[in-house]
Amino acid sequence: MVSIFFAGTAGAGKSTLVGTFQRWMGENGYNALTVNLDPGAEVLAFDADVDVREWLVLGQIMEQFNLGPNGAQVVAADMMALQAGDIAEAVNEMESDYVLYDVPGQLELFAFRSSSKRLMETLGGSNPVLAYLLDPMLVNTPNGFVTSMLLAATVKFRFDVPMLFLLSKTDLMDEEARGNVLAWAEDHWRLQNDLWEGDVTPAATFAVDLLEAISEFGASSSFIPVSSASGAGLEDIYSMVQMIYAGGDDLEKR
Ligand SMILES: Nc1nc2c(ncn2[C@@H]2O[C@H](COP(=O)(O)OP(=O)(O)OP(=O)(O)O)[C@@H](O)[C@H]2O)c(=O)[nH]1
Ligand SMILES: [Mg+2]
Repeated sequence: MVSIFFAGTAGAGKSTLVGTFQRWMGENGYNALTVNLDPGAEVLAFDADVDVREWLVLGQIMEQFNLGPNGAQVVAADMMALQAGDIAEAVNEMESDYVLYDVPGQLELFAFRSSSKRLMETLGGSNPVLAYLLDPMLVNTPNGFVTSMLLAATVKFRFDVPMLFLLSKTDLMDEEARGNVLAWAEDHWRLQNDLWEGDVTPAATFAVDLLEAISEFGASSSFIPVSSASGAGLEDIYSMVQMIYAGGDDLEKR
């Protein structure tokens, strides 16, 4: 069983992609189930096969502990870690080759709290992959690109599981913007140039040094451009997961 966790900043397109990717997998003869890990989700973009809201609902936690939505998410994250064994059991009972997890958008909760690490260790099993979505609205400037990669590196540092970088919603980007972002991911000199725009500022030097350190750590590599709207990149996600766990061979189709 391969567990793919779709994570990323709020609104990056995680839930939509979980639904679209499950459909793509089904159409191509692979077996994937979906798990909602967001206790605050009101409407989901997919039919979750396993849903954390069976155990925890954000609204109820707010009421019970007299908390606002953010405080309740913190409590929910800790409670979810306690339920991890039950969630894993429900997932394992369904026996699927792939499990697609929709991670809540409060990335700081996911990245910083030890409960998220415990949850992922329990659910991830022996074949976890972190599919990290990058929002085109956040990475489309050199400065935004650097800050987004810092956040991604924090996540990589926390979990240290194989990570895929997905440039999300590429249907919304024009060709030039898309080309820039994909080039920055692979060529830090190009990014450095675009950051500096002729000026060697301390901030630009700092940013490039950071990116070099991040890429040595393996937390920055080429991005896979994807779009739930057009279906672009879905096959590439699948191929990359295969590269990680099956040496490029297809896992057995069902
Ligand atoms: N054009 C376009 N819109 C998209 C795509 N994927 C998602 N969206 C839209 O982006 C918005 C956010 O999508 P979600 O899938 O809910 O994002 P999310 O990351 O799950 O959001 P949170 O769970 O709230 O953090 C919705 O309006 C989606 O319809 C895409 O590939 N292309
Ligand atoms: Mg969502």
